Amino acid sequence: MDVGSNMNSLQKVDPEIFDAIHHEIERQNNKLELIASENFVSTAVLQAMGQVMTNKYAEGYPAKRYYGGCEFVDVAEDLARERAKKLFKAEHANVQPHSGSQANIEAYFSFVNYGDTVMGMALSDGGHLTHGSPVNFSGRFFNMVHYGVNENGIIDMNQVEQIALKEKPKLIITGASAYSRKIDYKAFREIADKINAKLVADIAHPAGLIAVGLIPSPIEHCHVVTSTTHKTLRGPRGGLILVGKDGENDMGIKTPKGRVKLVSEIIDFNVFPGFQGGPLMHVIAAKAVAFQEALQPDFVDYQKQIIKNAQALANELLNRGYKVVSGGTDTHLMLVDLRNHNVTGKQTEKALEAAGITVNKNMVPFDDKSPFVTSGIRLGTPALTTRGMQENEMKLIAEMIDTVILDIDSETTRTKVAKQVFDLCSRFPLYSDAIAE
Ligand code: DSN
Repeated sequence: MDVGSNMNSLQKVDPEIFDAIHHEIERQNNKLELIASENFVSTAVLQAMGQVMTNKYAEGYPAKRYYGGCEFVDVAEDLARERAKKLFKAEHANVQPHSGSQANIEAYFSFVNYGDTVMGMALSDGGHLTHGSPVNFSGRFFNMVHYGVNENGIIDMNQVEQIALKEKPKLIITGASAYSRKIDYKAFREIADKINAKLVADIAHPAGLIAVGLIPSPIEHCHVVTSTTHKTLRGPRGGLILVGKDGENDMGIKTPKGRVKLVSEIIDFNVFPGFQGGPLMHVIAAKAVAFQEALQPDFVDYQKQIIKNAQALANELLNRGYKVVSGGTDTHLMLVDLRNHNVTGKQTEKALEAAGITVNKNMVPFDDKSPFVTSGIRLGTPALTTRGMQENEMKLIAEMIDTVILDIDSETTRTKVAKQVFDLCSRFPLYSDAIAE
């Protein structure tokens, strides 16, 4: 099966959707994708997603399903689980969460209930919506308390400890969506243990870097680890839950019917039947393919290049007078504080988009602007690294970003940069087979 033949039949059945997909392929091919949470999956992953397993109901788990005919989807889910465990050195993996947010709600409710106190990183300091934002289930269901970063943009472990000792949360969430430095999971666990709290790490952003050991893994320090599969990990859009050595421990956790379960059992119970119905078996098959790709030696080189690219981009922006929160990056992303350039994140996102550079506006620590305006942008290098771009291209991209920002209202400048973007993208083609169709 190839993407081209699918597209031909789609073209006949639904030309409007066919056109939208083709325009999206062209957009991805001709623009510079710097959204830190996005990536480009391989053709093998695309193929595994676009196939007949989408037809199959498989509520339950391999060999314990509520439907017949699951023998082949069982193969896919078993492979996905085993590969995820190997990749992250986990004792247990659940590959059914539809997204990172689903994975988080399923993990949280394994340890806490409505109204309990939970501690997470503030959204404005780099945390995620599901780490306690008032507009999200996490902020609405729990009594959330937050920690953040200090004036240097670094997570302040003294502050984390002080808040934990004062507020005594039953659960601490570590991990972030816009934090560019390594996280000290061991220190988080020591704090959690002092107050008998459970610790969940959300590694959605750096999962690929963690899988290959370029930055520390939380697996041995946290009760549960959640992730998405589509960011640095370069798999299909979806979620994942991992359990380390605490998985087989009896912590007295009970199901609503009062049965005591191990951590790994309660996680599975919370995913299904707790919060989800039928798993998306075509996506699980694609997750298995992505994990297999991530287990190959060249995935290590790929992840190393992601970091080199992020550091090259950050350094060039610093050289050009931009403020990068925390002074740089250890990972795939960086937050650029634009306040010294007198432009907002919103303005910059829009101007860069017109020039063919896709980024997202982002709040920066101690931001006085709303999340719809913001004082910063977040940049990440996984997608461009997948295209084969390296440090020289990153320097060029920093120059393009600078050119647009320094002349933020000029359409002439945007048009000139858009042409440079197009030329650069042409040297690193993406999904060329699908475009040729
Ligand atoms: N929306 C994702 C991000 O951009 O970081 C996280 O869910």
